[in-house]
Amino acid sequence: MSKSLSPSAIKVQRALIEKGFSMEILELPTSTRTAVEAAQAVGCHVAQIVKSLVFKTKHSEKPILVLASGANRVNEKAIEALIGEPLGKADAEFVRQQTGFVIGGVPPLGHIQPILTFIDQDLFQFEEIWAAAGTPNAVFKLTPQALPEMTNGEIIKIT
Ligand code: 5CA
Repeated sequence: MSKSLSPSAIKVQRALIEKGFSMEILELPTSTRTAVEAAQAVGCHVAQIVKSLVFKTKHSEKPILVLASGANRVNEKAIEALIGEPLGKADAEFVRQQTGFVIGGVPPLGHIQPILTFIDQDLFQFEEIWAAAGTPNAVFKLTPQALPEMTNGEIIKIT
């Protein structure tokens, strides 16, 4: 494990190792806070970036994590139909409280608690994709097939 990673990126590296994965986290000198910035930083298409979008269920106020292709906009109605509850807004504080990470660095795994997760089927057209790794400068490369294994997420059409 690299000694130069920040504490939040180390949390993600540990979570990967605990699940038996060997992907290596890269902490970059440039921002990977948004999907566009992350794509520029690693030199891939924006659609190959995994956006980690946190929603809040309107009544039960539970977090929902949607792992979306960077090119896609989430159709909230599709998620609401699956969970049987409307979605409300998740603000930055809710995201930090529920995941343990700041917006722009929310990873697919390694959260404070398990979070119900949905995975965008469009990510599976690529051989490799990139996800956030705990900070707005940290990412890791993975295969789409690894995502359901590391998150127990359900693969759905999110658009
Ligand atoms: N590091 C990159 C991908 S490697 C990343 O995290 N991208 S992201 O798209 O998953 O994270 C940024 C997302 O955070 C935005 O798409 C947006 O939905 C959300 N966001 C940004 N600002 C706020 C805010 N103030 N409140 C709630 N959500 C926000």
